[in-house]
Amino acid sequence: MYLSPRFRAFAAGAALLTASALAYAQQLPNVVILATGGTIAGAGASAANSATYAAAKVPVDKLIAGLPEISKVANVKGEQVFQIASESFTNDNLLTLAKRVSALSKQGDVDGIVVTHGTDTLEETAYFLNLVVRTTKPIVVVGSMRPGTALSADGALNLYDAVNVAASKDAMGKGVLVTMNDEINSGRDVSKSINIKTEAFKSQWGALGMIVEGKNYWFRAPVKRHTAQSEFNIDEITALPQVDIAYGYGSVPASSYEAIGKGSKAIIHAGTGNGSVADRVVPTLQKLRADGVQVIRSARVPGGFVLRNAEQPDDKYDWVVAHDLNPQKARILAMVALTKPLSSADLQRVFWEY
Ligand code: DAS
Repeated sequence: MYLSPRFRAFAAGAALLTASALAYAQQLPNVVILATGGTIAGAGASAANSATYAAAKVPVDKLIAGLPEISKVANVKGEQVFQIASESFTNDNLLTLAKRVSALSKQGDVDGIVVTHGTDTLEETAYFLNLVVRTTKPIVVVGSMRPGTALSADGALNLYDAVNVAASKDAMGKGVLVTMNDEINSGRDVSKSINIKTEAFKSQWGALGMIVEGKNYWFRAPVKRHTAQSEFNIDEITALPQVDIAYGYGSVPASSYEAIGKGSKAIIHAGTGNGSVADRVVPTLQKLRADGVQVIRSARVPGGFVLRNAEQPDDKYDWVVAHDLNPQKARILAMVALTKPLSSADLQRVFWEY
């Protein structure tokens, strides 16, 4: 078949271009984005709606298509694991997501994983993955405070940062990370501290670093056990025990602790001050402990950490302190720890170490 010189030149150029594009793609890391919903997948009626919108609307492929810049950072594939607002997350969602993350982390053609997630319980999921996924590959959880349809939406840059960090070798072995608002935080330490600002995610111990124009700037590393050094493994966990939280406040009735503790493996006390327990509640907690329920003292106060045997005789009552973990994170750790038959002393060790 006759081919004109012009066509032959074009075909050669196209082949060269395809080959170089392929070669370029082969140099790029492979990152999988697991989408679960939230505001980062949200949509509002107008650009002026930065706080009024529907969460969990935009599918992962559209999120990726809306961010062509990431094609220069990594070969990205998306999976829609759920499409829910994260306040509706359940233990089953946590297990399903963590098992998928674990399976992908074992694949040789996966270099990093991003999880897009609602901000309301993002801190719980990030900590859960930090405890049970045995890998050193970067796992980055990301959300946004404004929907992509809003003026100055934060989701696109947060997602771009998350893919950059997930594609970075220097992010390996640092545990699960959270990239929001230019910062890289530890999934263990970070929590949603402001409910209506893009600077919502804070850690009282500070961020691990920052990411600016796709470059990571690290200033510290986690000291608590996580991921590959964890004694817990999602591949061995089939169910999570019941652990609930009782909120302490003036005139709190002992009956609320009785109701919350009934049938639970542990009760988390979100105490006033340093995890203080009202006199009228102590007998109820002692009864729950005698019935085999672990009693874990956390605090409703966001900063600091709960001291053992300070205002409460933890040794005498056989109670555990949650250290610096807020009540919702203490619940995550207690659920994971109590998938094993741990004594109170062992459980307290786990709260010191993770
Ligand atoms: N409802 C919130 C959630 O899904 C929206 C968000 O901030 O992501 O967690």
